[in-house]
Amino acid sequence: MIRKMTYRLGRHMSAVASRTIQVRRFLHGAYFRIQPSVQEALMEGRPVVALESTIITHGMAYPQNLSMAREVEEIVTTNGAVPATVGILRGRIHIGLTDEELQFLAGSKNVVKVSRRDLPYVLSQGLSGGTTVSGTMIAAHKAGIPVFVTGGIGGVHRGGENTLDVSADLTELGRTPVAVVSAGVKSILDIGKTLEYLETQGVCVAAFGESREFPAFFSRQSGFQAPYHVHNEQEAAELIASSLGLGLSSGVLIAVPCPHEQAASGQVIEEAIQQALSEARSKGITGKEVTPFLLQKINELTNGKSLDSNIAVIQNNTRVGSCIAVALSKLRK
Ligand code: PSU
Ligand code: MN
Repeated sequence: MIRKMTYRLGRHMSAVASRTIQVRRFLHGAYFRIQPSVQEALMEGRPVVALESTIITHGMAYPQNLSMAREVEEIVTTNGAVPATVGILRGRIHIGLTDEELQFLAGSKNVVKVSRRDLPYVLSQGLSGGTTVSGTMIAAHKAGIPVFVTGGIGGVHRGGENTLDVSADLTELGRTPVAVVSAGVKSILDIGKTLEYLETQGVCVAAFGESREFPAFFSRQSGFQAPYHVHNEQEAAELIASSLGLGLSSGVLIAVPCPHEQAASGQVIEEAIQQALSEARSKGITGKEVTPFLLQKINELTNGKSLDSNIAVIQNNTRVGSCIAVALSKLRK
């Protein structure tokens, strides 16, 4: 009797196991495509840097978006890591893009800006899109990539206490264990409230370098202090390793101040930001359109100066983030 039951149970278990394997294969095949260079690096424990693609599809115009995306990948490679730009093509999350795929996303007008909440729809409908910080963090985590570099993350919008316009990037940082390297947040947002929200979400925020001041993307100062600062790549990697080692399910934010040369144009850009914000209000722009609208307006008002600065800042973050990924991979060996 007992033998019979064990036999049945065994058969049941093996059916479950094989189904699990089938489902896993299906999930992997249906939803993800990992580029071979990225897959190999991950299997060999070599450093990989995840990169987002909303910056390409909604953050900058063609063709600067394409050249930026290519240059950033090259910076990752030069610094000893493997780039994995994340994007969605015909309903599949691609981790690592070919140059044709980059060209497609950079040149398309109708692709979706994809955060966590957009994923089920975009995947089930077979659509294409650029992944935001939140969308990219999900993909990076599922692929086993602990470090992700971008320009600036989303945050609490000004007036967010009334509109509840709080970027899903912040809740993602609270629930997904990936380290995001950014130049803080742009002052299009309420920086003080963004830091408060990150604290509530349990996100360990560290400024990078000599100062604890939280940077405001175009400017090295925001008037707000980060709770911590790490002096160099090694300290940043150790902080990330502690978070991962402890099994915290939350992310880490490393905030890198922009290079001194870029900070010079910060004041001019700040004035444009003010004007763009008031235009967004008077035009009644809301929801996911707000950030792309502001970025484009600021670029227009500064005759492209903000775009040049934007690109230089992303490049700087990429250098730092790649070195952090290299240091982290050594720690984890
Ligand atoms: N901030 C920037 N440039 C950007 C973005 C934010 O300075 O391109 C993009 C990022 O992809 C970020 C997203 O994840 O906008 C946040 O959008 P929202 O504010 O709608 O959450
Ligand atoms: Mn929003």
